[in-house]
Amino acid sequence: MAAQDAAAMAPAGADPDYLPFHPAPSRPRFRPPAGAVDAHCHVFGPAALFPFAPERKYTPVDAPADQLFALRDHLGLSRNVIVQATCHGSDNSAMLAAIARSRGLARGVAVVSPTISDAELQRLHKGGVRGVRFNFLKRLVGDAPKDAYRDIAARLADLGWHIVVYFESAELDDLAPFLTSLPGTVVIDHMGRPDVSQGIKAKGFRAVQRLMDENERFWIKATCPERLTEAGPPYDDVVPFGKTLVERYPDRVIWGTDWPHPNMRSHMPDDGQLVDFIPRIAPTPELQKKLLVDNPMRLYWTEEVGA
Ligand code: 0GY
Repeated sequence: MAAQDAAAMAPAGADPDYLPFHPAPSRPRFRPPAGAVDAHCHVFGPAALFPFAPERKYTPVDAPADQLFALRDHLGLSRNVIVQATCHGSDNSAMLAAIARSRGLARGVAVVSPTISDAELQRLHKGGVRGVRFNFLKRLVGDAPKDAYRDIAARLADLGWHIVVYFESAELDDLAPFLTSLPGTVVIDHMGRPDVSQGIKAKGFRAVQRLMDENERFWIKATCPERLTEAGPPYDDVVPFGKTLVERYPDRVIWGTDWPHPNMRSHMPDDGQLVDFIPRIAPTPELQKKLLVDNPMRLYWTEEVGA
C-alpha cells in the first residue's frame, strides 16, 4: 500500500500522517517451527478502553489484542511478547489485559516509573511481565532519564526480569558505559539500529557487536528490517546485518514482527514478508529453532503466569 493511501485511512484520533498497519498481510511461504515466538510486538488501546498517555509523542491507530492474536495465527506463530510502547507511557493496562486474554501465550515487557511500589511490581509479574524497557530515542522520550533507569534496574534482580534497551547505534559510544553498568540480562532492540547504508563493517554496527562480544549477558533482537532498510521490501540490504547477529550470537538472539509498526514513514510492511525474512537471516532449522523458540522461551516462559 502506498504511504499516502495508508495515511488517508488513518482514523480520526490518530496523527494525520500516522500509517495504519497492513490490512491484509500475505501468508508467509516460510513455516516457522512449532512454538515460534513473536518476541517484539505491541498493543495500542483500544483508546476508548485504554487511553493513550498525555505525555506521548505520537498518537497511533488502535491495534488491539484480538488483532494481534489473529495475526499470530495467520503467520504460523504461537506466542507473543508484548512490549509497552511510549504512547501508553507507564500505564501498562492495555498490555496486561492482552496478556490476560492470551491463555498463557503472551508475556510482557513493561515501562515503569522509579516510584513504582513493590506490590505493583509483583502485580505486573503475576500478570506476565518479565522485563522493563529503557528507551533512549529522543523522538520518543526526549532526554532519557538515566537516573530513573538506574533506580528501576536496581529493583529487578529479585523478580528475575531483564532490561530491554532501545537506542541508535550512532549513540552507542556515549551510551555504552551506562548500558554495561546495568545489572543482569540486557536485550538490545532492533539490531541496535545500525545505519544500513554504511554496510556491516561500519563503526556503529561494529560497536554493537563489540558490546555483545564483551558482555555475555547482552542479547539482541534481529528485528525491524522495515525500519532499517534503505532499499525497501524484501529488505535485501538488511539481510547481512540480521544474518551476522543470528550466526554470531545463536543463543542470545530473538526475533519479532514489531506489529503494528508505529511511526513507519516510508511504507507499511506486509507482516507475511517479515516472516519470509527469517530464513534469510537464520538459514538452518537449528538456527531458526534457537531464534524463534529456544531463546525467547528461556527469557520469557520459565515460569507460569500468576506464579
Ligand atoms: C518500536 C519502535 C518505535 C516505537 C516505540 O515505544 C515506542 O513508541 O518503540 C519507533 O518509533 O521506532 O519498537 O515499536
